[in-house]
Amino acid sequence: MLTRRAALTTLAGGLAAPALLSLSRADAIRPLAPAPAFSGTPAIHELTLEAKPRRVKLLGPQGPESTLWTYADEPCPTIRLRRGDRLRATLRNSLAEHTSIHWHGVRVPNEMDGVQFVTQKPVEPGESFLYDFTVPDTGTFFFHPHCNESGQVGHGLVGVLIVEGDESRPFDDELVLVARDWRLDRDGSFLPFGTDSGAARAGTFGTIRTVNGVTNFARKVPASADLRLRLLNLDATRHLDVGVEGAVALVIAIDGNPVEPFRLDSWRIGAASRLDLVLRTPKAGGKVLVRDYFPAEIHDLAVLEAEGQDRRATDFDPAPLYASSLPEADLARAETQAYVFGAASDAIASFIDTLDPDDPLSKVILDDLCTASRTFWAINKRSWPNDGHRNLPPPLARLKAGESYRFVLQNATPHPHPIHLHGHTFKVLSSSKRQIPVHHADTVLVLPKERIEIAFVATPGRWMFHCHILEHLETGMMGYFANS
Ligand SMILES: [Cu+2]
Repeated sequence: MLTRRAALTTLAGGLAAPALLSLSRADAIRPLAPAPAFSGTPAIHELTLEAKPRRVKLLGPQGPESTLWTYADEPCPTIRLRRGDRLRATLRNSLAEHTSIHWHGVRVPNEMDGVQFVTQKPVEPGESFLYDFTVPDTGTFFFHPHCNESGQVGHGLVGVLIVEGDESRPFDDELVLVARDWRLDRDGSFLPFGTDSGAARAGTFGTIRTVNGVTNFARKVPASADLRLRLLNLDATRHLDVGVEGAVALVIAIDGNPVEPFRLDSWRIGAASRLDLVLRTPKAGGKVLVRDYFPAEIHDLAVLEAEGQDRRATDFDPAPLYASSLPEADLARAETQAYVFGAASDAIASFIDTLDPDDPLSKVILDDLCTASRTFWAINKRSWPNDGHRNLPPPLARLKAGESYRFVLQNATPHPHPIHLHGHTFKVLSSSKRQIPVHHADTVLVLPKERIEIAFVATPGRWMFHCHILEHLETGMMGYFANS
């Protein structure tokens, strides 16, 4: 077994040692330059995403086929736009159950947020729904359904959304790396996506790990080139401790949001988070390893081998990305609210029978609330109702649109929870346990016994707030805000 410490020792001769600057020494991020004003005509991108079963080989070319559910023939399609462009994506549902598309991390209008029963009616089998919005921010995003998530995402329904326009000086090449597990049996059929023991603990892990749909991702890359990596953790459960060996890598964006570049030692990418890196590839024949140090035995996510003529002769000094233009929370006037992520308890179950008389949707009879039949988790002692309860619960809070909020997120469980707020990009201010650079994110990993402070400006609408371990949100760790 190769541990991280052993790797640092043994690989130092053959591969350049990984950058050793600890994040704990990273200062608060300095401001980046704003992007120049946009002068061209925004493009309109019309496309259809048909959710349907498709046969794909995940267990190697000699292995059996699996029946995935995907949005396109390419199992994980990538949509590329430029900031300010308009996306008109028609979801066509050719599955046997209802679905929708949530655009994770994208600040869309509320009615485009893709949450069945909360922001839109479910898209039933045979129906279509048009998602039509302008993308306000650059970055690395993704999209997925928001009901029966462990089942629909577990079957494969996910895609990547890249919004370009953040590079102040272009890099030489780019690689998108989508990491996720699959719960497959040896014959290629799917195993149950959830288990009670997993849902009540850290989540149920897959049986095979893949990057871009293969178990041993390797790629030739140009030599001595500035290579951008867009790394997405789209797993339902797993967190990654990502590091790079064979090159110095700089972190340039977190959840798609540009940061002043800092050297990567390792960074924990919680489920649903993204990390953008730039690295200088070695000379021809040299290798770069993108590794996950989280498991007991180091796991290689990608092996990159340099080839061809050197692209650059100068020192590695990549230009920072342009800053995104996000609303800035007014911390002096922000209202502070505390959210505790904990286990469900009987004492709080009464909440889920409470109806909100002012809320028209609360009267809607729902076929289910997209959850499992058991409840393990809660936010502020409130559990998202399981399917024994057929009404939308009241919101966690009603926030005033345009006002600033400071949330204190506290993890009262023994497991890390990647906490996601829809429709907002928040600023991560501080942690009670770690020194982390101030940065913007849409999902933040809250470690056991950790308190994390975030701040943002509220926008109008109903916005979900939940753990992104899919079995956790389905067993109670989910709520929403009703903002006006
Ligand atoms: Cu969780």
